[in-house]
Amino acid sequence: MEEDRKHSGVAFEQTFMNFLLQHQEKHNRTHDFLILMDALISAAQHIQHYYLTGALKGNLGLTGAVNVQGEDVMQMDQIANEITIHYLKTSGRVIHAVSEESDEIIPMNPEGGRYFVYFDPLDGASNVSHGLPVGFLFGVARRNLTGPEDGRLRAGKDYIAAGMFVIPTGTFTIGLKDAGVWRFHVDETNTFVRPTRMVLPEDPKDWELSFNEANRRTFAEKVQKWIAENEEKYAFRYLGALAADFHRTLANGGMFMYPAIVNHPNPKKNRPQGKLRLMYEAAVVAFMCHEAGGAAVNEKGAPILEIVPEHHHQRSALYVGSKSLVEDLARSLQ
Ligand code: FDP
Repeated sequence: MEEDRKHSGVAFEQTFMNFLLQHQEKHNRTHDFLILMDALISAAQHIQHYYLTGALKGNLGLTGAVNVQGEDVMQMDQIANEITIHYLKTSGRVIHAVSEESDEIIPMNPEGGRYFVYFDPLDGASNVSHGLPVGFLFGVARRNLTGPEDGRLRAGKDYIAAGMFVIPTGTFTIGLKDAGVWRFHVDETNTFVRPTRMVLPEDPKDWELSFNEANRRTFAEKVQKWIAENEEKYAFRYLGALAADFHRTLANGGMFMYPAIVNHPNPKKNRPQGKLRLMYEAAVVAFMCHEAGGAAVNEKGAPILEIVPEHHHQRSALYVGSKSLVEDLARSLQ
């Protein structure tokens, strides 16, 4: 029998769930986190399905509503949000969740839950109508296990995991606290397989800069000066969806940035707090970057992971990527 198997020609890849099971058991952890991750994977697969068939089914347009951030709500945003809330609720493991698409914090299982989940179910709005890459980003924090839980909003340094699915590309990247950042690819059965540890390359030969060049003159003078002094050293890439852009940064090194907008010709369009949201965008990629040996700072040069959110939809400027490059930029912000 054993012999037969050896010659059957079936090749096995390690699945994400098996990888996680081994991780949890090695660290003497419960299986609750597996149940939570199963919910997030189910949500991502469901969203992926809707996204792939979105153009055919007419799901890639606007709903006509405007969200709490003042942005047009797309049909896919709503679909992705509903899907994610459903799976997180039914996992029974979540105390409350924060979603980019829900104005209020979403209560789930306050007594029996163990985790807080902060997510953006479909990030990269400008790519949606084209069916181009978007992201599903999430951060996970755990309840206080040694005393009463007050449900406060957690800073990135208190996340136990953070990850992103690039949709419809079919890649999944997750950072696990003090255990590195790992990338998985989807196989023909729609299973995430083949854990590959991601470490930011030290050699700058492939480093890339990624930011919206059209905003350049609206950045602070210090930032414009840094760009002018450094841009020729690196290639430039911008896909317009954080997960997709950061996917490249993590593999090739360099820096993704979304600086504060402070010099817009129309002052009403300034965004001194930055554009990206702290809890489910900036802190998520900062967490992964840190686990890959990188760094992330805000407009003051302060570490993103240290920022304690005052509001669940709080924004932040973001500079994330290779440590020496982010530190160099941070120095110029002082
Ligand atoms: P979008 O507004 O298109 O949903 O979440 C914000 C975000 O996407 C990021 O994914 C992306 O990196 C950035 O904003 C793109 O913004 P610009 O269109 O201003 O470049």
